[in-house]
Amino acid sequence: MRRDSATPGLRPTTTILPLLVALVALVGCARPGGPGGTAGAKADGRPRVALVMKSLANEVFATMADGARAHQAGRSDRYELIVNGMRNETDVFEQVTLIEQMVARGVAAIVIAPADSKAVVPALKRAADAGVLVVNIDNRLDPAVLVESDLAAPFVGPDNREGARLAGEAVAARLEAGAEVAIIEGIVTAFNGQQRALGLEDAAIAAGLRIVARQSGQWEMEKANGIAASLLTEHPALAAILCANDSMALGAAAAIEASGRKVLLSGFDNVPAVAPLLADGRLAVTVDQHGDRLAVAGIEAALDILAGAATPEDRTTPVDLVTGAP
Ligand code: ALL
Repeated sequence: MRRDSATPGLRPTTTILPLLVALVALVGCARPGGPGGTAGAKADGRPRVALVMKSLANEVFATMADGARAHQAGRSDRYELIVNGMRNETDVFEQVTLIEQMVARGVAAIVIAPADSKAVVPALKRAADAGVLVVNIDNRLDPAVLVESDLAAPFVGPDNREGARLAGEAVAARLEAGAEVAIIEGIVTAFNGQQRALGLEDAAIAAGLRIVARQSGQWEMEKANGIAASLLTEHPALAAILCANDSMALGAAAAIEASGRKVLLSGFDNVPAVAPLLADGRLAVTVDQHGDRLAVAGIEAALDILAGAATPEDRTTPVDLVTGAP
């Protein structure tokens, strides 16, 4: 297990010191969520765990970060925590850099919500080869790529297809068979994005709805806003827009409001920002994946495995339907 700081072998101290200062500064900049961790390796045997998430601009990941920090604060004798996130949803390279920085900081485990199910695997494999335990949360890494790369990473997270199916079903229950619906999906190379799109489709097909469009809003509010505006123009009979996350539902909600039409809307995440939309019915339904508990479940899995108290295996976390005013 590698627990020391990076750059072993560089000497003398006059050379290493400026490098370490630069490294700590760099890692600090990469933590837009604020000071979540403690720099420097500890000799007291507590494992250092890195939580590596996606965009901290998305409240889901802010919730995850809060849950993880609260967990660690109550168990500071057990482990150290470093919290990281990206600046936007699509910059996979930034996440790869974060993984490399965490290895350099000598973490014992990386608990990661991957921005892409394939692209980050080589960096995680390098981390594992350096002795770092990898626990995959939220968005499952591609099983075939894991096998090809000979990387073992237990998955801790929800059944996204099932969660999305529940949301789609709740919307469908308010529509007649044959009604037109559109799906705004997440990043298409993210496994959970694919699963949510499938779950929404499952529900629409089962209810006999007509899926007139399926487009990627790349998890982002602004992109979904533009897509929803075009969909509303192109499909005068559109009855519902089903979104794979709440950021995109917020964007679509603004487009629906601007159109003055009554179109049902679903999301996924139950972020605090959708509460007023649920309260007045602009959002028919969302799905709570309990980001705070999800992050903690991943961290606990990592701590158990590190302590030899568990073998690496998948753990399913809950999803709950949250229904808005009719
Ligand atoms: C998924 C998360 C959230 C989030 C989306 C965009 O992995 O589960 O649904 O909204 O990524 O970052």
